Amino acid sequence: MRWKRNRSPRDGGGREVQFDITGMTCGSCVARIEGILTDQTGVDGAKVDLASGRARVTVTPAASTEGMVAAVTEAGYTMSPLP
Ligand code: 9UX
Repeated sequence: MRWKRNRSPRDGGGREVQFDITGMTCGSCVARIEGILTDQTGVDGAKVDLASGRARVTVTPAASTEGMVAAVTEAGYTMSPLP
């Protein structure tokens, strides 16, 4: 789990969005993707699970799903939003 420097779970109220990610093969991929997601505008925090290939991202209304997907795709993974 990675949080933006000035945000924490105690801030509360964030909506959570989930993604399916393929292309991760090691623990460093997890840290890398959590960092990419957390750096996005409007993203408070991100937790990526290697085994399930899932990401749970805590967002504010300023976050862009398309932007998150573009950033992770740029890094060489495939990511799609889950309903
Ligand atoms: Mo590990 Mo992931 O050596 O892109 S960082 S495979």
